[in-house]
Amino acid sequence: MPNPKLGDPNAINSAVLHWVEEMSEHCGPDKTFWCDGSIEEHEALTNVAVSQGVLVPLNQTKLPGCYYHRSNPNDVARVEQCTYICTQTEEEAGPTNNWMDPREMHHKLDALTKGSMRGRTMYVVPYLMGPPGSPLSKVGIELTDSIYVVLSMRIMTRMGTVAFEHLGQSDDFNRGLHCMLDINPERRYIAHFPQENAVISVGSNYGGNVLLGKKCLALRIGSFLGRREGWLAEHMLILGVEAPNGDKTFIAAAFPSQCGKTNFAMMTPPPHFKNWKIWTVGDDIAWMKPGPTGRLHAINPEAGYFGVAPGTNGETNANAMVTISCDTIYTNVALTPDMDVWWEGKTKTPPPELIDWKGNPWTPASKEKAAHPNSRFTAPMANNPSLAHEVNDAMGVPISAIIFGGRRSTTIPLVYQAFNWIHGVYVGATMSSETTAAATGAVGQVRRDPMAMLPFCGYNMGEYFKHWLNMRKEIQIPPRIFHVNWFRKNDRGEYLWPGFGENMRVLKWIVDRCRGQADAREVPLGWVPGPRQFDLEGMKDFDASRLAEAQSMNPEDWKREVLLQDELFMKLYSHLPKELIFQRELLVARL
Ligand code: GTP
Ligand code: SPV
Ligand code: MN
Repeated sequence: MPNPKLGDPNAINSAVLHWVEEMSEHCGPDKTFWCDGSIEEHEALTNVAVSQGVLVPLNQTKLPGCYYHRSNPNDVARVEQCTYICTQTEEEAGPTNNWMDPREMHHKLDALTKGSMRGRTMYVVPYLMGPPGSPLSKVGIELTDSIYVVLSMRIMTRMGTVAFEHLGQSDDFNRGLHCMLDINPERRYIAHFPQENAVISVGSNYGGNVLLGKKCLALRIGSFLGRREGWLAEHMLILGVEAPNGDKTFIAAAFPSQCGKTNFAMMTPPPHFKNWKIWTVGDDIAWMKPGPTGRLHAINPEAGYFGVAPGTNGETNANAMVTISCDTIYTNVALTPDMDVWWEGKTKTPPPELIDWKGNPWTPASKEKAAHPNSRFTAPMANNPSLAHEVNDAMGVPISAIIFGGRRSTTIPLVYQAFNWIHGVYVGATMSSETTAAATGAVGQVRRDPMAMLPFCGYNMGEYFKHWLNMRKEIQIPPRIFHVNWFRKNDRGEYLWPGFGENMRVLKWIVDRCRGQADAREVPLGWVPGPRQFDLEGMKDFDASRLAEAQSMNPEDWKREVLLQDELFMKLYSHLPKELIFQRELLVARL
């Protein structure tokens, strides 16, 4: 059965071989195809996907190497209610996760997956999360009957022979099984077995549910392994800020799904910041471990971007527009008559006619959106003009600051700094955000989303907070911690802060703080920019009084906010570190 392309079958990792044989027997595919990640293979598989109608070629003059995919309309986002952490005990998974006994889940899924690939091909997708040779990198093998998943994994990870080279004869790899079944929400499970380093996903073919390296391995299983092994797996972008004198400062930022990570990671500074440059290390996930400089060091385990299409244009994110101009898979966007792509916010005026994401004719008079609000691009990071040179560094980049942020239309100011690590962990733990289209369910509802990890923490959230507090002892130079909110609105529903490239102004203050070059003023929440420390020069229609509005803190609103935090703290009570309860008391006293 081993693919002759991979050479001597005796050289293939025997643990991989045994497991693939076992799963192939169980799922009963007609064919087993071992992916090597080569260009020739990519071409051949793309042709198969096109012939099956899974991918549709886009206008190859405008978008060379780009393809279109339309998902089943019942399958357009992550499904938190179908996502399970199957630890030995329910307490290990904690009250913020769905839990099922691992034996019971295996039993249920064995029945669903048995013979489920009959008449189909099982693709063996070996992949490496992180730079080759990095002590932080991890190998996964995903078995899937979806060619869309194979082609997406080839963009999102370092896929193919490179993974086997990293693995050698070790049996330390994530075992991932993905069966599409009949894409039925009634039979949709994304099941994690942290103690087995295994994931089984059935009944979906969408993004975070099925690209198992991403949310499943890199965050849920990753966070579980990180606690055991002394590192952090976080839902964070990583960027480098290069100052005019060449100094680089690396920063990680946790914003919940659809709350601005990709945009922040690829930001183009406004003209006033002429000789400043932003470099992208990662846009969604950071693996961080205390490193040789005494700081936390971060790698981006991914190799591509699975980014939100709506709102992306040359003004908001010019680097993304270049990145997705070739070799990109577009999912659930709208199509123009000449097979170009469109989504809400791509241009100010929509084209006169489109085919919408469901395949129906669409005009600007239509009531529904042309692109799905969670429509996405899947693009290789190598296309990004601002890709950081350090992205393949085995030791990662040294992190000077961690930023937490949510989407809150009220209450939360534009920026403040935590007093210290413990206070920063409290700020992250009590983060909140309005829900978005990245997960199925209601949109726009405020919920606690600790460290943007509510849907992604693979164990008890209270223990996760303890792990964060404990990490302090391992880090000689801890990152400074900040909180931001780009999404606050006025009474008329307009954003108080212009966002996107202008976020550079907030970032500059953060960098200056890390380097001891900016003043701060103490307020009950933490430190905020001192007078004249926030650069507003060159901003249109924005002055100090508008900044004051975006920064304002209303004690009454904050008392309500602290009460809202209680809901999560009560839920986690038996595992909540007392340091966080103490931080809450201190905040109440300051208010
Ligand atoms: P996931 O991939 O789901 O994890 O999302 P993300 O955190 O990477 O969010 P992304 O950068 O894709 O932004 C989500 C949406 O918010 C897009 O529609 C953006 O246009 C919009 N957005 C991003 N940054 C800003 C900002 O600074 N201000 C405003 N108003 N909107 C923003
Ligand atoms: C998110 O929801 O945070 C994403 C998209 O990055 S998905 O890969 O579908 O999880
Ligand atoms: Mn994300």
